[in-house]
Amino acid sequence: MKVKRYIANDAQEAMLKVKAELGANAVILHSRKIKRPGLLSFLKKPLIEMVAAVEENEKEKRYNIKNEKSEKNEKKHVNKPEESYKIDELKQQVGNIESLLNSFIDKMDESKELEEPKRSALFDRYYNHLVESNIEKSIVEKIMNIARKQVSFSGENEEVIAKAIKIIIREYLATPNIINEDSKEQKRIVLVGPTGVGKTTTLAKLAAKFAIGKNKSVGLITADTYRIAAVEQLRTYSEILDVPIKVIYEPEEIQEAIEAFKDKDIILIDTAGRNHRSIEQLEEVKELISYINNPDIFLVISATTGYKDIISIIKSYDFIKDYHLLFTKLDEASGLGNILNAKILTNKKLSYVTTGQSVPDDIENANSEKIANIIVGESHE
Ligand SMILES: Nc1nc2c(ncn2[C@@H]2O[C@H](COP(=O)(O)OP(=O)(O)OP(=O)(O)O)[C@@H](O)[C@H]2O)c(=O)[nH]1
Ligand SMILES: [Mg+2]
Repeated sequence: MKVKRYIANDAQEAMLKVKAELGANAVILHSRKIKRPGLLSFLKKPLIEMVAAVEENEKEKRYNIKNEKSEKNEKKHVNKPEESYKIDELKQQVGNIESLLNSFIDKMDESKELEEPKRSALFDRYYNHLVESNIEKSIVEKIMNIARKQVSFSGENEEVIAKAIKIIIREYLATPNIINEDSKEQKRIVLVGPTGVGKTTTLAKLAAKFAIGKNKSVGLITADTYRIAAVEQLRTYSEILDVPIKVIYEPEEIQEAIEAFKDKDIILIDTAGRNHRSIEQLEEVKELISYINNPDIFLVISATTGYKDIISIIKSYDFIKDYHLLFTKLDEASGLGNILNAKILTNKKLSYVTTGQSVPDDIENANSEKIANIIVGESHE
């Protein structure tokens, strides 16, 4: 591991230096304000000291690797000159799929009544691949049923099948919904979810995105006072990003903290990781939310969570009427099928995904097409 110390005029400049030298995968270990040297230094703005580290020879993030591969695969098929005679035919077949599939998806629950779909080794391979990507079996069956019906219209061909499955998954995942940071109304964003999924890290990534990337005024509130380290963790980010932070010890104190941030464009609220099996702990989250006017709530789930736990997490948070799904740790997940499972179980919108520990870089807007490509892409290899 390579560790380096940087001194800069402000947090933004320090981060740029870290990124330029150590790359996007660097992790910030520590940051603090330090006095400038010389007489009258107390009159000047302090400097920022930042210590960052990066794994040497760290491999590219799995999420990106897979995506590039699947993109390459798509290009490979299209660019082969010997296959060019097929292109028009394929384009025509694929072009029709989208509208046909939409009508199939609408009728999906009736699909059992349709005639027995045809089976083949190719379909079986895709079936197994989707199950291995952690998509729940009953959902895989629905996807394959729709795909079989579709392909019986256009003729069996691996590329057409793969494309059909990608479109079905993409339609299920639907269009994600991210924060409109240009909204005239103040945004009050609350991250909730099980312990250790990456809520605080994600909150810092979002704060950087809005404060530095979009030049918005941001305020941080943490309700996580269970661990001393938790407050310190967010305070460190608040110093790095130069955004104010308020710590609350009782749920009702949130009102005062929000009032103090009434001039901010965006307030980001971190909550303590809650054991979703503890009703008492969840009551506190419920109480906290009840004091926030018009909140944007994000249920943060790690993409590495098993299906049974996903069901149990979703059930425990069903007291929240409206929330978004935010998936973390895509870089560590063995398959992205749980994103689809959770989307179908909750019917809530996807929002952001995170792909590593690095603040602020490892966050992206969820992209249904990209996720579908990753889920299906590998079976071409
Ligand atoms: N690999 C990977 N690690 C992540 C990601 N997001 C967060 N982490 C790591 O997960 C660990 C826990 O992150 P936190 O942000 O403290 O999680 P939390 O949900 O706030 O935890 P509690 O407050 O204890 O519930 C840290 O080591 C983070 O660096 C991600 O997208 N990928
Ligand atoms: Mg936390």
